[in-house]
Formats: sequence, C-alpha cells, structure tokens
Amino acid sequence: MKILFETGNQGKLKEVQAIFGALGHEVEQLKDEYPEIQADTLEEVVVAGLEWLWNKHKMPIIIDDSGIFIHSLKGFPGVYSAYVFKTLGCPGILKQMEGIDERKAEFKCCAGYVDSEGKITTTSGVCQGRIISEMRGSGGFGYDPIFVPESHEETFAQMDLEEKNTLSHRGRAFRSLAETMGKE
Ligand code: ITT
Repeated sequence: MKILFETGNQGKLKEVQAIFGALGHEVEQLKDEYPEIQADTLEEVVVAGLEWLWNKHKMPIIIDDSGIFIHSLKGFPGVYSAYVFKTLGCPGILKQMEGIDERKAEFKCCAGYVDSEGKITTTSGVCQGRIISEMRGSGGFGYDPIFVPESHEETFAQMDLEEKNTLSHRGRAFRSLAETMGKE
C-alpha cells in the first residue's frame, strides 16, 4: 500500500518511512501544511488537521503532531513544542532547566489517518525519559540531543533510527496506527 504523509519535517518522514517500510508499505511525503489549531491536546490538532486535509484532497492521508512535555516546567513546551524549538531551541530549554534537579520529561506523539471515506482514526505513543544538562549526538532532529529515554544512557540523537523507532513515542503511535489500518 502507498501512504501519503503530510509533514514538512524530514526527520519524521524518515522515521515513519522506516516503520511502514518494515510492514511492506511505501510512504510518500505530501507537502501541504495544514493550519495547526491552538488546542490543549495533540489529538485535537491532528483531528482538525485531517479534517482540513480531507476537505481539500479527498484522499487517504496520515499526519503526526508531537511534542515534549517537561514535568518540572508543568508540561512546557508541550503543544507549543514546534514554536519553542524554532525560537529557543535546545539551548533555550537547557537554560530554562539550569539549577533544576527534577529532569523527568516525556515525548508524546499523536498519529492520525483519514481513510478513503473520510473516517478519522488516531493513536498515541509516549516515551518517558529525562532532559540531560548538555546536548549530545548529531542524529535525529528537534529535541533529540537533550532527551535520554528511560533505562538508557544515550540520547535519541546518539541512537540510529531503528533504535529510536523501537523506543520512541512516534514508533509506538505509528505501529498501533498501522495495526488499526490493517484491520479495515
Ligand atoms: P510537521 O510538518 O509534521 O507538523 P513539525 O516539525 O512542525 O512537523 P510538530 O508540529 O509535531 O512538528 O512539532 C513538534 C516539535 O517537537 C518540533 O519542533 C519537533 O522538532 C519536536 N519533535 C517532535 N518529535 C520529535 C522527536 O521524535 N525528536 C525530537 N524532537 C521532536
């Protein structure tokens, strides 16, 4: 099956291509940025995005909205992760966390699919971990250099794509999305 993935993020694209590729499906990028609504949850953003894309294209499409939620910052940057990454980046988060011992954080991903009849399905994936105090590694993208998943010592940016996909919020969300799609 050929699947269209709307994203402007090449890192996400490579990860999702590997997840679906392992299941024998080809993922092609669609570049048509949907308006990201201001909402409290990733799922609301995904559902609104898929409705917008469906109204425009009337074809099956997948999307992903994700973010990092830092416990000691009351879940910040959370749903604002993309904006905060563009403005402050990893150095800005590290600065914000200076002197804070409680470093727990989680990545969350909401994956969504609109099928050929306009029916929307979403799944979620979470990866618990911690924010370290310096940037490490050159792989991955976004906040990967400052995030170490639970029970590991390396950041996502120090892992190869397969290892990150095994543990990550995105790997979890899209494997369960693929399972749901396979049942239809
Ligand atoms: P889209 O075009 O798919 O929307 P995006 O980069 O704008 O791509 P989001 O709106 O989902 O993505 O914003 C999520 C932010 O969190 C963004 O800055 C990402 O770099 C970051 N992020 C999401 N998943 C990540 C991951 O697996 N590792 C590191 N950073 C991640």
